[in-house]
Amino acid sequence: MFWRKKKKKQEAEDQREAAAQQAEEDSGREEAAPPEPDPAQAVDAAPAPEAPAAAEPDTPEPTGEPAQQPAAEEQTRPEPAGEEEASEKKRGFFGRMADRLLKTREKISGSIDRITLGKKIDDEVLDELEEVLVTADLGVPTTLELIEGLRGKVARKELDDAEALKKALAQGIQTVLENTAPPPSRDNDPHVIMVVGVNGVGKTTSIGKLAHRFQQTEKRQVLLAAGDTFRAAAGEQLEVWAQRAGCDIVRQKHGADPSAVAWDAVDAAQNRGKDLVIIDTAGRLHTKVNLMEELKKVQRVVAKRLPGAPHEVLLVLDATTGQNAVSQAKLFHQAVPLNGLILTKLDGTAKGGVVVAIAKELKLPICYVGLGEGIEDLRPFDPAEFAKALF
Ligand SMILES: Nc1nc2c(ncn2[C@@H]2O[C@H](COP(=O)(O)OP(=O)(O)OP(=O)(O)O)[C@@H](O)[C@H]2O)c(=O)[nH]1
Ligand SMILES: [Mg+2]
Repeated sequence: MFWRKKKKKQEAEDQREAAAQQAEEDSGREEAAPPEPDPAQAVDAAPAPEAPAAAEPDTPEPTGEPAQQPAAEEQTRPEPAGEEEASEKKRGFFGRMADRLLKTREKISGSIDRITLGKKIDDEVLDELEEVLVTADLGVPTTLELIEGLRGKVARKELDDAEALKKALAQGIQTVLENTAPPPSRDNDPHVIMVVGVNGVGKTTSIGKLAHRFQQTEKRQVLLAAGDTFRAAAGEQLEVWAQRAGCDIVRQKHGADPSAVAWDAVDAAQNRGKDLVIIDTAGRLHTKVNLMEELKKVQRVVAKRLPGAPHEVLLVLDATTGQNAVSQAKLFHQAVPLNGLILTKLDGTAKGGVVVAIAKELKLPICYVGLGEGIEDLRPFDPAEFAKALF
């Protein structure tokens, strides 16, 4: 069958990509390996992360200064009030979602128009549709399940034309997307979110957008933790986002132990009455065991400072990587059990179908999707809206 050849090709591509990433990361870590963490030298002398004993160490002075308010042009537009405006806003959101999914929509919906042109919907059309869905990165298991459902409908003569086929497919996709674990609730005080993922997938950008959303829209008091102490400019990058979002940030110097930063941040959040902490982490390859151990350590240290924290671990995946995102999710989930996903860069890719593959194979909720680089370009994920925007 078509997808077996395709799967082999995809696996070879994934391997090449992983090897290239691995080489890049190895050279990066060799050149700029951070020194052994020395909490005493940390900017604000956070306690040694693995050291906290039964009695909590002295509370260090929080590291981060409250970020300045955003410049006038960066201020967010006031939220429209009233039901009419809310529904207008929703239509606007949907319109933008549909616009940004243009390439994926063209891939799926456009292909359906082509393969059904002048034909009745039969098994042959479904075979061609199978190929379309696999190449749109829905993945083999998901595609087979969806096609199976459609075959039944074709046999019962329920699908007369392309429109009926699209409608049935949209419904099938929505069902897969809804059949995941529920998104995490955020009723802890402070609620601590750790954000993880491979290099360059959009972790820091998504954290900035999230901070903005929580701070401005949900009126929460956010504090960011600059837990990527590995990449030289990472702290500054997060600082810029903190300024845009108008929230506090806790940083330590380059090369500090990420778990010390996380400890410090939770501490600062409690001292300053912040109710939401978001911890940024350095990008890491999902296949690197020692780097996964580093993440587990951040988790352990945060849990020592605040039992139960981090309450939420979100994995950021770059939609443009297609099926590789599925393997990333599997390996991260094994190392640090995940509560949800953020799928970025859905704008400008024809591989948006990977959302469906991830939902089906991992049953993890897709909490947010990134549809651009701007501060407003992160949306809570709505399965019905997404399925509709694909057609
Ligand atoms: N088009 C588009 N670009 C995005 C989106 N999210 C992030 N980016 C871009 O992706 C690039 C990498 O984003 P970062 O936030 O630095 O990624 P990261 O995962 O923090 O990277 P490392 O910390 O180096 O691992 C930046 O140029 C972002 O503007 C998105 O939803 N759409
Ligand atoms: Mg980053």
